[in-house]
Amino acid sequence: MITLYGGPTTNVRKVTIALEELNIPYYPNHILLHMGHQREEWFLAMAPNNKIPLIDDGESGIKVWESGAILTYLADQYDPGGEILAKSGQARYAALQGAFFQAAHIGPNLGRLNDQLTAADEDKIPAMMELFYTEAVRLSGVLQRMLDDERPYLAGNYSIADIMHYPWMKAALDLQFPALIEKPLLVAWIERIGERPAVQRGMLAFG
Ligand SMILES: N[C@@H](CCC(=O)N[C@@H](CS)C(=O)NCC(=O)O)C(=O)O
Repeated sequence: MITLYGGPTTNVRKVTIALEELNIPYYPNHILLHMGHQREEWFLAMAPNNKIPLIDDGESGIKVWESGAILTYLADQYDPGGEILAKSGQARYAALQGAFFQAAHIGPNLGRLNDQLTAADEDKIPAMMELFYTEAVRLSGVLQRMLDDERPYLAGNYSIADIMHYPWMKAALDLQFPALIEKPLLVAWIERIGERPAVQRGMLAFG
């Protein structure tokens, strides 16, 4: 059985969606970030970057942190048909490229932008806000280009590229982020992914 250390966050939801897509049983172990559980020694011994998600696969004995690495592990171990990550060829690398892009660009930038938007007035730094907002506009344009010509998914077929992006872009849509709602292909993609039963289950797994 896989133990997933997590909580109700965008990065953890990527993993619960993948687990649900592949019908993998898992035990959700709540890490209370506001209580600082992620900085306790027992957790740091497994996840030195003090962040969720982290999985511990009791079958293989393998532990993995970083959502993109976790999805790659789940696909390699439990997805013989390549449902969320093709085994070889262009489709595999397009999916990995999309997953790395999310982890390197979309996640950090939207995360910092959200930190600024939700900061107390005295902690807001206008130059930072401007920087992250401008980059968020550029990044949503990249996603829109990935969907150009009415492509239904970010990397050809449905894949870990879509799973990595969905919880973040759904949160941005819920906030009515202007640069996003002006991009109809991107909004249609969010709605399309959100219709998948496994995605709906995964989004709710930690409440
Ligand atoms: N790049 C990481 C990001 C993980 C991350 O930022 N997790 C947040 C919750 S969504 C966290 O655990 N924050 C706690 C902390 O930084 O102390 C991934 O994709 O797994």
